Amino acid sequence: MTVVTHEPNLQEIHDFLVELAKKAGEMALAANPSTLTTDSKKNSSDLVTETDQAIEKMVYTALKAKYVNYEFLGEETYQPGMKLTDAPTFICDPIDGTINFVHGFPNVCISLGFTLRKKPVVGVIYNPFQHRMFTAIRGRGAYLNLTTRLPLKAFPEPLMGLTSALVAVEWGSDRSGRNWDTKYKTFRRLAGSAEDGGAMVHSLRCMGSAALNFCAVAAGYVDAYWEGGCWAWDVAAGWIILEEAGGIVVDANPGNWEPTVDGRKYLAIRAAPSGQKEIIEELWSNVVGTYDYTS
Ligand code: LIP
Repeated sequence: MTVVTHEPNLQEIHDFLVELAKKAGEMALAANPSTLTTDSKKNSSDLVTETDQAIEKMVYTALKAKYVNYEFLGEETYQPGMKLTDAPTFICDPIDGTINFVHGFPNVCISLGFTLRKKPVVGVIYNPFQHRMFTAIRGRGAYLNLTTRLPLKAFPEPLMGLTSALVAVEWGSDRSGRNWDTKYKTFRRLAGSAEDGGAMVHSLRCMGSAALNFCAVAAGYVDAYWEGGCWAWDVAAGWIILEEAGGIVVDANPGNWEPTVDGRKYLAIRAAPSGQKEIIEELWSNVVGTYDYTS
């Protein structure tokens, strides 16, 4: 167990993560990935490229040299059984949106988070293809490109329920079994018409990066993001960016208002003067089945 005797300097960590994210961005831009040279992990929709691995190595090496005593959890070096602990921990997704990356679809980012006692306190997410950097430090607000405060609307509109909501979802890489059933049946219910028992959301958006979905909710151009199957590295940075922008995170399964970063199921809601609790309960009432990531 790591013993840290002083409180980490969050501003310094933020600034260092911003520098690393920019460096990682240059590596991603310089790469020329192809579906032909990409390896599959769990299945053909769970991909890894040399660039994912090279960026994680660069980030790990830099962080370990500067913050010798802090823990590190990264997508490409994760081994089953590794757990997020109370220790100060850097959480890295070197490329979130790997499928987008190999197809040249420009919704791709580097996601770097820092947690204390399992709570995200610094987040840096950078999409080098669209020159968009989202950042936050606990208690100090969330920003786009380091200067524009999030959410983008100074006075966000009230949330008026699912019929007027734009909701992000992801297909993910689990394509069979209980969690798959829960996912696609809930998509149908959320999008379907009222005559068919559906919630008839304005639309569903599937953009291929969990981290950037959190940023979209933080910015306020997506109202909610309902997800099951992601990992701590997909959400840690986005979580603090969303919270600092006035949004909230609860569980994707109905009833749990206190989700954990490594719980693998999330419902993120944008900042609003009213309607957050109501839209969470309405969305929960449209979840068909429940997610189970315990095994
Ligand atoms: C991916 C996500 C995507 C989600 C996948 C996967 P990767 O991360 O961000 O949105 O649906 O399950 O976790 O593999 O591109 O880093």
